[in-house]
Amino acid sequence: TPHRIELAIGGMTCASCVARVEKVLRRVPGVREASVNLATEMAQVQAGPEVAVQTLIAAVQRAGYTATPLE
Ligand code: 9UX
Repeated sequence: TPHRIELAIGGMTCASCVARVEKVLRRVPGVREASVNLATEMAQVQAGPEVAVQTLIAAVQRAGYTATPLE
């Protein structure tokens, strides 16, 4: 698992959505930082090597948004 993970986030329409997605990502154990860009609909996550990408995706989906990993 890479330490820097990019996810395409779907379903965000306002700045509060950005804050919500950042919060759920930052609460995943092992995540050091998460930054979400509303214009590009992208999340950049810095995490420890023990963090599975699928765990990040599941956290975003539980919050009501979609997440797709990028290459
Ligand atoms: Mo803004 Mo996002 O009113 O789920 S928080 S649309």
